[in-house]
Amino acid sequence: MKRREFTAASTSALAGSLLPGPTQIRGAPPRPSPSQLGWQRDELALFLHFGVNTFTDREWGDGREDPAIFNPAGLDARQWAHVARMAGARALILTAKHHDGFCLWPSRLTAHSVARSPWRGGAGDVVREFTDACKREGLRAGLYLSPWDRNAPFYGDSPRYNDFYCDQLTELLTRYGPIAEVWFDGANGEGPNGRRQTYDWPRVFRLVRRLQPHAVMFSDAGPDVRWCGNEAGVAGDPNWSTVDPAAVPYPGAPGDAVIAALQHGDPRGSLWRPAEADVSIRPGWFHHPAEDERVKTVDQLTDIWFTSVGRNSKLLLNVPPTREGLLYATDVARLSALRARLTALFAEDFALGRRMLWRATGPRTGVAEIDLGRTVRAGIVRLEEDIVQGQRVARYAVHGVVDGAWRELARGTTVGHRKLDWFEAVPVRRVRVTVEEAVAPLPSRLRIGVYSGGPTAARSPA
Ligand code: FUL
Repeated sequence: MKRREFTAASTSALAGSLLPGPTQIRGAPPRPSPSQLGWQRDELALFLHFGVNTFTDREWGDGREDPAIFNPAGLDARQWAHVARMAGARALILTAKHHDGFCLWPSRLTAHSVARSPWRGGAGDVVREFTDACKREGLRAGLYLSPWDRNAPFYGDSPRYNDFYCDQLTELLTRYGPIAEVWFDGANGEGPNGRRQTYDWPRVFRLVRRLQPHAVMFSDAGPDVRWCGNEAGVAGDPNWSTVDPAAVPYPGAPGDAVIAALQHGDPRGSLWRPAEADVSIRPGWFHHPAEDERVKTVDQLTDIWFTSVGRNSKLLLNVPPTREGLLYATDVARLSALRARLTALFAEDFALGRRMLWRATGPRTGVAEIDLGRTVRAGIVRLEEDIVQGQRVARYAVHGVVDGAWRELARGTTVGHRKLDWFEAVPVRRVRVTVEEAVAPLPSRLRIGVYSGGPTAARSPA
């Protein structure tokens, strides 16, 4: 089930009308905090949707589940963490509570939790096993606590529910050591008798900042990391890490302009709030046996890598545990095949160690040229800005000398942390990257990588 019906195509169409065009900004552009930088450099995190829905075979539970159904007899959080590390992920995010309100930890605030289940005799704590396993594997742990709670009888009695929600957050953020990311989805359904809950986001954000000052907070409205505007793993093009906070006033704010702002950010934005691209390896977020044959292929996952990490975003890839409490064999195999594919694609950087000639052609433009020293078949170019100094490039072109003449191989808009362009492989010896437009002077040259693109024919991911 999707939060919003959305297609990537429709946002691109919107971009033209709703997106502020690149411009010059005055002064230095916003920069990432150390936590935002660490978050982005992780590149890949796994998302674990797990809870009563895993047992009822639903995507959204109604909060009336009998906790007795929760009994993942073979649960082994070490397998989750081990698989994540094997896949090259550096963080994991678990749904501590989804919309059904069922808590994967023994919350003192509700009876709808693992404490009422037969699992580990009612003495189990999935959040504890998860955070311990992350620590053991050297991974960062993140938690999802759904604001929408279909079990809480006072949901919709706003002050009372806000107290409850903050108390639950406090449990999660004080019992389990460092939490690297707190994930707030934007779903805000009705409570009993159609009552509408008004969340106190400023209070929630302040609480997280106080209890876990190094955590990044994710939501449509950040404050640290923003949703990319779809659940397909497709970041916008362009994708600015800066935003105008007024464009998305609160998590779940509706409208086409909001989606466009989430997809593209804003080159004039006053805040650094990079995009996270979340997508499931399966059609649903939770594990459903009927979808065991519909796990995304390695080609699909590779395309997603290019449209997320390759577009200045971070990829949050959902891999849901089964009723056993383990990641499913096909999903694990796909993750390991994805890692093998990426390793192969980026095995040799032909530009590594080659001298780059950088020439400023104007206050905000420049040209980089690299002689690769020999003719190679090149099919991928990787560009990176030093985002410690903010994000500046707004338009660029990549050329190569092919058969004795300069030919355009790729062109694009933003670069940021990383931009990957995959084109039909050509024999080249010299590569040139032209920054045609930037919003502020370029404080340092781009980092450039050149790769073969592998034996398979090049594709241009959507
Ligand atoms: C959405 C939820 O409604 C979905 O069930 C899922 O958890 C997704 C990641 O976020 O808001």
